[in-house]
Amino acid sequence: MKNFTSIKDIFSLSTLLEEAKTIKKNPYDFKSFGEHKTLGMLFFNPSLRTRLSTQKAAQNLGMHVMVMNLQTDGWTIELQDGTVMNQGSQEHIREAVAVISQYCDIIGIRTFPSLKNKEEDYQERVLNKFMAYASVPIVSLESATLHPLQSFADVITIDEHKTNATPKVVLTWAPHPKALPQAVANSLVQWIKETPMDLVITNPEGFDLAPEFTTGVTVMHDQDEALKGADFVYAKNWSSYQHYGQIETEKNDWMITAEKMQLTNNGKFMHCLPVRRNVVVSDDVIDSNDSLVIAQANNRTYAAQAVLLNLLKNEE
Ligand code: AN0
Ligand code: CP
Repeated sequence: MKNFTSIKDIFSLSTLLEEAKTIKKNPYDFKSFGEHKTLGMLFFNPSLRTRLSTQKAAQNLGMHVMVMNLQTDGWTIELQDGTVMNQGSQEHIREAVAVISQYCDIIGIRTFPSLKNKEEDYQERVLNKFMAYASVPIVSLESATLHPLQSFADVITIDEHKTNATPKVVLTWAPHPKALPQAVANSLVQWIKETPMDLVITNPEGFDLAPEFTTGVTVMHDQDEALKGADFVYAKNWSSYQHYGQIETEKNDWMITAEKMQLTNNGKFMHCLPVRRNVVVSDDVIDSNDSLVIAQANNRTYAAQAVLLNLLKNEE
């Protein structure tokens, strides 16, 4: 593995899944691989889970970790080439990434979309510039359109809790007061497609995900119908891809409640977190024994550890 920015970077999901399971059993068995190696994590946006679980994963491998919040602690980065930098930006991404590459053996980067310019966001402008100018592997800590470490942890979690080989996974849009990326949803679809699981997406009209992800997947605009027989209910808000960045405030009835969970096959509730309680999901569902949200967050460590280990091994 050279970089980890989408499922396309991995060799085999089943192999990676087995590796994560092995690591989870004995997290400190691979401590020699990260000796004298440094992970640098750069955040353009907030994070709790990704920051802490990836740091923990690196430490379990014996790595050193440096973290920087670029928005608050760094110089303002210029992305465009050829700009006369006499305005707000203070440092060009070319120098910044070349310099960071000298301090780090692996670089993690979190960069959310603008949700204003669809083309620019879906071209992964910032992530691609990091890959272009870095001389070390790049790990996505959630980019404009994908969140592969989250999806890998989600696949591990489903694998641990499934009761048959082809569980029905329903990815449902949920209400939210702010415009959120499509990244978690896009990425989950990409990863589930690589498994034998039965995936159904449900969202209001106007909130279909990009066709590059949904091709071949059942998309339903009737949430109750979609939830019938679900083994796993994965709730997530995303702003519109079609009417790019727009939100929907009139669909509070899409919140996942105990009544909706009744439609499922004793379904488990999933969400990547952070979640707005009683907006996306009711207290009784997230607090129930059928909620997997804390287990998902735990698996973030082992997902990240499997990925970092592969990148370290590739370097040798
Ligand atoms: C982000 C998102 O929806 O992409 C991060 C989720 C892991 N969520 C929020 O900004 C609330
Ligand atoms: N799920 C997730 O990526 O959480 P953070 O945004 O807190 O890292």
